Formats: sequence, C-alpha cells, structure tokens
Amino acid sequence: MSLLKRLPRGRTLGVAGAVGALVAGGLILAPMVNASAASGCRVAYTTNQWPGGFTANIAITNLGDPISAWTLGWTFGDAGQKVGQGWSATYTQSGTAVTAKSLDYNGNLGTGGSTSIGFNGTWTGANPNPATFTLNGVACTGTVGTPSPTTASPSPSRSVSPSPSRSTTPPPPQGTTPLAINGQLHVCGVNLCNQYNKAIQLRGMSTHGIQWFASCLNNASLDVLANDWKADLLRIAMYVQEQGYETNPSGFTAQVNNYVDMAEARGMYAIIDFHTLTPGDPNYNLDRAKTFFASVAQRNANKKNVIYEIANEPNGVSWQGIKSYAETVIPVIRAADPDAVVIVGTRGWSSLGVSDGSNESEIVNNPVNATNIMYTFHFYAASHKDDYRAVVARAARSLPLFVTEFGSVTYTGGGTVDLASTGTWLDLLDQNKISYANWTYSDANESSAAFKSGTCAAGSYANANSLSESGTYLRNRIRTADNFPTS
Ligand code: IDC
Repeated sequence: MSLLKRLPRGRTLGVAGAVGALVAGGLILAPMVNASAASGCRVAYTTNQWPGGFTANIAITNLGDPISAWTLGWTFGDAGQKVGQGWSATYTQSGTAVTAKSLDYNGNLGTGGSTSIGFNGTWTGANPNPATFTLNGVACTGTVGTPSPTTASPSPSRSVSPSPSRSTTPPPPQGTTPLAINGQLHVCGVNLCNQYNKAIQLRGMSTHGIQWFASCLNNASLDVLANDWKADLLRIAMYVQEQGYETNPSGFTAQVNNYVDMAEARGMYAIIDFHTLTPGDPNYNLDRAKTFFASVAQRNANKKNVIYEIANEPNGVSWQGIKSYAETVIPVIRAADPDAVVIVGTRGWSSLGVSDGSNESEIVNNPVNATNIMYTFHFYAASHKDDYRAVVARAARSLPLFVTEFGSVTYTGGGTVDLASTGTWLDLLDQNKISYANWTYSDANESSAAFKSGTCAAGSYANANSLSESGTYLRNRIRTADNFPTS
C-alpha cells in the first residue's frame, strides 16, 4: 500500500449535507402544500457568521390554521449566499430563492405551533438576513426576528446549533449508560446531538475485520469495553472483500446484527461499517450495499443505538462518484430507518480528499443531498500530523465530522506507536466534540491492536498485562468521564 495513499490530510471549509437539489428557474413562491394554508407566521432567523460561512437557526411559528406540512420560503439578499447542510427540513435553492420543506415528523403545526430548523451556509459578498418569509406561499404577517450580532471569526469550539424540532422534551434518562442518557442521536449543525438536542462526543473502539477477529467479540470482551473502558461506541468493521461480506451475505449480516444487539445490551452505540477498502470505488459494491443496508436498516429501525457508515475508505474515486453512491444508498436506509445518522466516507481514504491532493472544499461546494449525515475523517497518528490537524480544525467549523477510525500508529496499522501525536489529535477531537473510534479492539499481531496476541484465546481482556502500548493509552483516554448534557 502506498504511503501517500493512506493519508488523510485535507482542508477546506465547508458545509455539506442536506442541501436540496437546485431547481432551475427564478423566484420560487413556495407551493401550497395544504388546502388550509396558514394565514400567517412568525419567523425568528438568527445567524452566527464568520468569513465565508454561517450557521442560520430558524424558529417558525404558525399563526394561521393548523397545517400538516409546510414550506418556508425566503429570498437571500445577496447572490453569494448559499445554503449548505441543513437539518430538520429539506432545502432547495434556486438563485437567491430558498425553500425549506417540512419532514414527516415536524410537518404538523397547529395554530400557534412552532418548530426549529437550520442550516450551515456560505457567503461571498455580504450576508444579510432575509427580510421576509412565506409559509405555504402566504407572506408571514408576524414578526421576522432580528438578526443576531455577527462574530468576527468562528469560535474555536464549534457552536451548538439547536436542531430538530421535537415537540416534546424527552423525559430524564432512565439509566446511566451512554445510550440511556443520549437516546436517539441526530446531526445538529456540525455536531452530533443527543435526544436533548445537546452536542455530544462519542468515544470508543473499532473492531478489526469481523471475518478474522470474531474471537475477540463476545460477552466477556464487550463487558470490559463497556464497563472497564467505559466506551460509548463500538464500530463493527464488516469488510466487503478479503473474505468478508461478499463471500456470505446472510452470515455477515447476521453477525453484524448480533454485535448491534450486544452493544445495545451494554448501553453502547454501534456503527455498522460497510468496510470497503480494495477496490476503493464504493460503486463497485453498490448492489451489495443496497442489499445489505436495506436489510440491516429494516432489522434495526427501532433501535436507537445504530449509526450507519456506508463506505469505509473510498480511494481511487472522485468525490462525485462517492456522492452518487451516497445518494443511492442513503435513501435505501431512510426508507427503512428514517431517523438514523448516516456517515459518508470521503475521497482519498476518508481524508476529506487531501490524500488525493484535494481538500474539503469539494464536499462543501457539492455536498451530499441528504439530511442527518456526517462525513468521515480517518488518521494514523504516526503518519499524519500538524498539516492534517490544521485541515480538520478548519473543516470542523463547517462540516459535521466523525472519526470512525484512527490509529495511534502508521497508516499500515503497524510500526511506531506515536502517543504524542495521538494525544494531540485526541485533544483536537475533544475540543471540537468530534466522535471517534480507535483501530482496533483486537489482539491482531500489529501495534494498532489494543491487546497483545493471544488475549482473545485466553479471554483475559480485563488484565492490564493484556493491553498493548496503544491499548493502555486508549483505555485511559476513553474511560475518562463523558460529558452528556441533558438540559
Ligand atoms: C488493516 C489491518 C491489517 C489488514 C489490512 C488489510 O490493520 O491487519 O491486513 O487492513 O485488510 C485503514 C483501513 C483498515 C486498515 C488500517 C491499517 O480502514 O482496514 O486495516 N487502515 O492499515 N485505513 C488506513 C489504515
């Protein structure tokens, strides 16, 4: 494997995500979607901006008759203003005209009912707030909120944007596990948010290839991961090639589902990782992905602990190719499991394009047309250092990032364990509340493995002597107290 290829580096600013498809044509008056159209609305539109980017939060109150679906319309005051990733609505922009359409869960607004939506955007010339809005084609007669003061530069830690409108506040947690506290997750601005709409960071471990290291995944090992390591997250790395899924689709699907259940039983989140690697174009596995995700999404739709990672490390493929794959696979997942977070791999071994000489701008400028998604960034600390960190620090202001895999070692999975670089990386992720999973919770004979060879056969997961240098460090790091706000 070539050196350069494995390295994420990346840079950009961005935003991506939900953006609606561009619609040709001029000004759009939002279409009527309900016979009993609202006769008025109140909108509070507030932004937080920095050079080139902004986050907009929009609170909508229906002052008219009850409606079962809505379209909010407005016109940007400057041609350089663009909607990027949005949440809690489907956004469409044509020229300066923008519409935001309700989703299934927040379309119902009684008289006086309100909901909140928002998006990340970019701007070039000026960034004025829209002056007027329409709801279902009818001009809002209520107050349009005053723009909030803008800030000169982005805050170093990412802002927490309020997000999905939830009509009722969930009750207090019934348990103390990460899953019990946080419940169903969603993407809010550039963050991952819990059921209380608060930004959180999940920290945990990735399995090695489950076709090779199933012996490391059992009740005893996962008890240790949940209770001793206090991990929030298990990433289930299901290779597609290399004796993986393609050789036994039903068997691997069942194995993944079993690990989802085992994680759930211990209050941990589970990432279902469709571990494409070679070949690097995920479209090579498009039919397999559709079959696999249709199955696991249907089977796990009612669980709150599942996150879908649709392509591990795209390589040798353009961003357009990855985006096309994502826009085919995500609807398959949504059809069965509409509210789960989906993570999209990025170009150049999930380096945000950097390892291919590009950067995050290709995503920011051409985001995946879907809501509630995040983008993957991977690093190997002994190989990827300050230049990559600078890119992640920048990209994190505008793209929702999830480090679904990283190593404390070189990109080969072996070699030097670089704890200094690992620590610097994890500090950066902590500051930005970027969730992560470390490669690997296994006893593979390579320095990235958390356990020494022979640990899984012996079942000695809780023995400190079983831990590798990397495992010792990661366990100490992951078991520190979580910060999961509930109010
Ligand atoms: C490596 C494993 C190694 C295995 C190899 C090929 O550590 O035992 O032989 O894959 O399957 C990645 C990949 C991940 C790699 C890891 C280390 O997502 O599958 O695992 N890595 O090379 N990207 C960057 C590094």
